[in-house]
Amino acid sequence: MKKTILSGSTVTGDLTLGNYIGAINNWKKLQEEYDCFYFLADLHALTVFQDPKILRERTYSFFAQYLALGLDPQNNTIFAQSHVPAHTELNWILTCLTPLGFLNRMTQFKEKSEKHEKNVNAGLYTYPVLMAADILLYQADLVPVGEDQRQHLELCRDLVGFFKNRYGDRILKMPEAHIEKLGARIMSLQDPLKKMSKSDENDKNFVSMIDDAKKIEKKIKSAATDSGSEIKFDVENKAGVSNLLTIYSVLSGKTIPQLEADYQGKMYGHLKVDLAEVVIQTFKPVKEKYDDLMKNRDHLDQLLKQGAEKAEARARTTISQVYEAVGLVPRLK
Ligand code: ATP
Ligand code: LTN
Repeated sequence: MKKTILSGSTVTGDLTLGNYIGAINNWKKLQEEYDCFYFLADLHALTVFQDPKILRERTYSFFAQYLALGLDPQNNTIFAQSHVPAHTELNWILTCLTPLGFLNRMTQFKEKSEKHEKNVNAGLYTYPVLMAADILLYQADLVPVGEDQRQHLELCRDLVGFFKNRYGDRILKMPEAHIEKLGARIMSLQDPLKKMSKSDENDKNFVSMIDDAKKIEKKIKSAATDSGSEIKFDVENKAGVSNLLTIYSVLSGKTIPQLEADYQGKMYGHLKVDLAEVVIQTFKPVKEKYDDLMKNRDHLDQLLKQGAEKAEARARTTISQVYEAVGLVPRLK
C-alpha cells in the first residue's frame, strides 16, 4: 500500500513562484511514489472577503494551474474542498476539541487579522482547525507545505493526540509535515525580509505562474538587491541576493556554491537577466497548457466531479468512524 500525501492551496490571489517552489513543485515530485490528494481550499478562502464571481473564476484558474503544472488527475485525487462535505463535518468535531489557547498562539492569525482589520471573523480564527480536518479525513501520512504552515501542522498533530486520548487510537492517523530544506520560504521580491505572498497588494512582490514573459522579466529585474556587489549566499546580510540564488538553484538544479562560482566577479544585473530567463522557461509551457485548459470549462467540471467522487469515498469512511466514536447515532440507510 502506498502512503498518503495531502496538500492544498487557499484560493486567494494568484499562485506565485513561492507557492510553486515551496509547495506545488514538491507535490509533483511526490505523485509517483505516494497516493496523493491535492485540493483547492475554497472554503478557507472565505475567511477573507471574496467577490463571489472572482472566487468562482479563480477556483477554475487554480485547478487549471494545478493541471498545467503537471499534477495528474488520473493517478491522483485532485478536487475542490467544498465538493466534499465531510471537511466541514470533521471541522466541527475538531473545533469542539480545540482549546482557545492553542488558537491564540497562531502567528498567521495575528498577521492576517492585522492585514484584514475590518474583517477579523471567527473563521479566520478557526482556520487551522478546518485545515486539520482536511488532513485527517484522508488519513494522510505526509503533508508537503512551506515553512509558514509548520505551526498549523503542529496544531493538527496536537488535535490527533487529544482525539486519541479521548476516543482511542485507531481512528485518526498522526500526520507529518514535509518541508524541503531549500525553498520552503521564498521571500518577496521588493522586500526580501517578508514572505512572498500571493495576496500581496503590490504585484511587484511576486511572480505569478501565469505572468507573461515581459512581466516576469520586469519583476525579476526590479527585485531589491543588497548593498555591495558580491553575489554570495548570506541570508542575514544579503537577503535579496540570497533569495534570488535560492529561486535560481531550485529551478535550475544547480547548487548554491555552483551558482556563486558561476557569478564570481559578475554584477547583480547579470544574475537577474539569467534568472528571469530560467523563470520564463519554467513557466512558458505551463502558461500554454493553462490557456488551453481554461478554454474548456466542461472538461474542468468533469475532472472536478471525478476528483470529488474519489475524495468523497475516503472522506466518508473517516467521518463515519469519527461520528460513531464520539457517540452520534448512525442514520439508518
Ligand atoms: P496568502 O497570501 O493568500 O496567505 P500564500 O501565498 O501564503 O497565500 P497559501 O495558499 O497560503 O499561499 O499556500 C499554499 C502553499 O504554498 C503552502 O504549502 C505554503 O506553505 C506554500 N507557500 C506559500 N508562500 C510560500 C513562500 N513564499 N515560499 C515557500 N512556500 C510558500
Ligand atoms: N492553510 C494552507 C492551505 C491548506 C492546506 C490544508 C495545506 C488548507 N488546508 C491542508 C495542507 C494541508 C495554506 O497554505 N495557507
